[in-house]
Amino acid sequence: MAEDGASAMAAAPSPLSVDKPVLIDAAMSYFSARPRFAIYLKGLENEITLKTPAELGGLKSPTYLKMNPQGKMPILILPASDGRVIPESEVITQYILDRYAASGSGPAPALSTVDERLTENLLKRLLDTYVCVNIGAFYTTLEADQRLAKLVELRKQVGILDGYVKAAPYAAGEFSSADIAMFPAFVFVKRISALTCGWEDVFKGCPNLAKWWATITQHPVAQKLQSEMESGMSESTIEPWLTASGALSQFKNTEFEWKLC
Ligand SMILES: N[C@@H](CCC(=O)N[C@@H](CS)C(=O)NCC(=O)O)C(=O)O
Repeated sequence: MAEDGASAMAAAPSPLSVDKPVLIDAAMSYFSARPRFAIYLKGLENEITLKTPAELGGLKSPTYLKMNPQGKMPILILPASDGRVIPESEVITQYILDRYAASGSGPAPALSTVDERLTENLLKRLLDTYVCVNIGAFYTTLEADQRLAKLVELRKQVGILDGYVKAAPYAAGEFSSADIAMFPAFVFVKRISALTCGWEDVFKGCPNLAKWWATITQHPVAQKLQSEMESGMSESTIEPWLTASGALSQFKNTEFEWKLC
C-alpha cells in the first residue's frame, strides 16, 4: 500500500537519476506537443530538458517500460530528489501549468466563468475520447476499409467538436488548456491529411473551428510549436513509417474515396 498520495500517483519510479525534470517527447508527436506548449508558455526551456525516446533506448525498451508500462510518450521524469515519472500528456500539461503557475504566461489557473470552465473540460474530453483515437488511421497498420471507416469517423467527430467550440476568441472563450490540447492535434491532422489523402481543409463545414484556427495560429507560442511539428513531419521523415504500416500503398488505391474534404 502506498504511504501517501504522491507515491500512489507515481506508478512508475524513475530508473534514471536526473537533476532537472526531463520531458520525453518528439517534434511531430501531437501528444508530446501539448506539454511542450506549456513549457514554452511558461518559459521553462532552461528548467525542463527535452529528450527523445531514442535516448532511452526507444518506447518499448526495458528502461522506458519501467517508467511508463504503456510504452507511450510523453512522460515527465522528475528529478532524483522526487523520483516520480508522470505519464499522459494532459496530466503532464496540467502539472506544468500548476507547478510553474507564477512563471511566464499561459492560461489563467481557472477560467473566469462556469460556462468557460465547462467548455474547456468538455473540449479536452471530446478531443481525447473521440478525435485523437481516430488520428492513428493516417499512419497505423490497418485494413484499408477499417482505415477509411476511422477517417470518416474522425471527420464526424471533428464536426461534433466544432459544435462546442466558442471561438470567442479562443476555444473556450479565454485562452485555456483546451487550446493547448487541441492545437497540436490539428497541426498534425492538417499536415498528415494533406500529405496522405490530399485533404484540403479538415475544418470544412466547421465554422467555429475555422474561426478558432485563425486566432490560435496568431499566438507566437503556437506558431513556434507549429513550425517545430511541421519540420518534424517532412515527407521524407514520415514516408518510411507510412510505408511500413501499409498506409501509403492503400492511399494510392483509388477504389477508396480517401479525399473526404
Ligand atoms: N493518452 C496518451 C497517448 C500518448 C500516445 O499515444 N503517444 C504516441 C505518440 S503521439 C505514442 O507514444 N505512440 C507509441 C505507441 O503507442 O506505441 C497521452 O495523452 O499521453
